[in-house]
Amino acid sequence: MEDAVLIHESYDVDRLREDFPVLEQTVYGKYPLVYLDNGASSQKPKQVVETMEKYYYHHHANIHRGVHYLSQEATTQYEVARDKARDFMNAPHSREVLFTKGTTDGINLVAYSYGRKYLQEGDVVLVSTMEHHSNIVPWQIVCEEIGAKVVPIPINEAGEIDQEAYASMLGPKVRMVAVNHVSNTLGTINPVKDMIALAHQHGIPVLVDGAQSAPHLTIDVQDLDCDFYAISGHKMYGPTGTGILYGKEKWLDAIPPYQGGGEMIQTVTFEKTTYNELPHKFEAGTPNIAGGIALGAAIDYLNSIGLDRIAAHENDLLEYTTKALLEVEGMRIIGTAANKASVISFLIGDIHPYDAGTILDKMGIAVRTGHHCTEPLMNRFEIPGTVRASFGLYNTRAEADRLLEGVHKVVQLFG
Ligand code: 7TS
Repeated sequence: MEDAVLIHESYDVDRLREDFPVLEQTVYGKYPLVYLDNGASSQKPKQVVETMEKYYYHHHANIHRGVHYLSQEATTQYEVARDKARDFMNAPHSREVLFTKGTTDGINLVAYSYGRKYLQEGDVVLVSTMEHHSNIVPWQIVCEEIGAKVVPIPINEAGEIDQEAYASMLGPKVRMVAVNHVSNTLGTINPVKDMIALAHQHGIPVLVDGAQSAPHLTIDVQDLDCDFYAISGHKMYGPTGTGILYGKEKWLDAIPPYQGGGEMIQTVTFEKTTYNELPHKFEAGTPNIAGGIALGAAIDYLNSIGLDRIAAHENDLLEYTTKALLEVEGMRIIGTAANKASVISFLIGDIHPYDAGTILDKMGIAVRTGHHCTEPLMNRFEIPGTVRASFGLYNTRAEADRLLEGVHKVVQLFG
C-alpha cells in the first residue's frame, strides 16, 4: 500500500496530459473536455500519432514480400512491433503473437478456427454473464452451425463470477471457456488465473478477452497459462483497427487458417495449397502496417510510464470518485467487486441513463450510457443500462469533481 502511495505521488499527470492534444479543447465552445469514456476508446498521445505520420511519410511499402530497401525497412519495423507486443504480454515466442484488427477480430478468429475444428453437436462453450457481445456472439454463430451451445456462468450481486457454479459447470461436454479479464461495464477484475487452472484440470482450453485489461494491468500469458488472449490497440492508447491475439503454438498449429489470401500461404496450386508458418498463417492480406508499428509505439509509451504506476493513479481516481458518488442520494453503483479496475457504472434513482448522459455531455463530460454491449448483464441486473465513467492514465481528481458537479446537476433537473 505504501508503495502504491509513493508511486501515486511521483505521478506527474499534468506532464502526461501534454502528450494528448485532444484533451486541451473545450466542448460546446465553453467547457473544458472531461474525457471519461476510456473504456470505449482511449485518446492517443503524440508519440503514437507521430510514429504513424513518420511511417507514412518516410518508410511505407508492403511488407514480407519486397526485396527492395523500403519494403525490408517496413517489414523490420512491423516485426519489431510484434516483438514489443510479445514482451508486453510476456508471450514465449513472436510466432504466437498475431496482429488483428482488435479484440473482436481476435475472438472471431478463435471461434471460427477452433470452433469449426473442435466443436461438435451437443458441446458447450462457457462464457460469463458479464461478457461483452464480442465474446458471446462469435461463439453463438459457430455453435448454431454445429448444434453446440453457449452457456453463461452466473455472477453474484457484486458482479463477480460465481466460482462454485463455474467449477460445477466444467465437464466433458465443455470445449472452451471464454471470459474477460476485466469487465467493461462493471470493472470487475476476474480471477482468470485460477479459472484457467481449473479448466485445464478438465483439459479445457481458455480464451481470455483482455480488451479492458491491457491498458490497466500487467499481462503475463505464461503466468496465466491461458490458451488465447485477445487485446485491442485503441483501448491502450494505440491506433484503431489494431490488436493482438496471443495463442499457444500448439493450438495455432492445430487449428485451420481463419482467412485465405496472400501472405498466409506457402504454395498454391489448384490441386493443393499449403499454409505459411506462424504467425503468417493467420495474417492473410496486407495488414494495417502503420497501425501495427504505432501500436508498438503505444506499448513503448505505456512502458515508459509503467503499468503499475498507471494502475495506482487510476485506483486513486476509482476510490475517490466512488466514495463521493455514494454520497449522492439514490446513487446505485452496478459492480462492487472486491477487485476492480477504474470503471464506475451507476444509476441515480430512476433517472434514465440517457438523460443523465445528455446533461453530463452538455457540461463537457464524456461518459458512455446504455448497455455497453453487455445486454445479458443488463438483464441479469434487470436494468435498462447505466451511466459509465471509465478512467484513463490522464484523468485527474479535478475531472472527477467535474463529474460529481454534473451528477448533482442531473439530480437537480430530474431527481
Ligand atoms: N471485450 C471487451 C471486454 C470490451 O470492453 C470490448 C469493447 C470488446 C471486447 C470489443 O473490443 P473491440 O476493440 O474489438 O471493439 N468495449 C467497448 C465499450 O465498453 N464501449 O465501447 C466499446
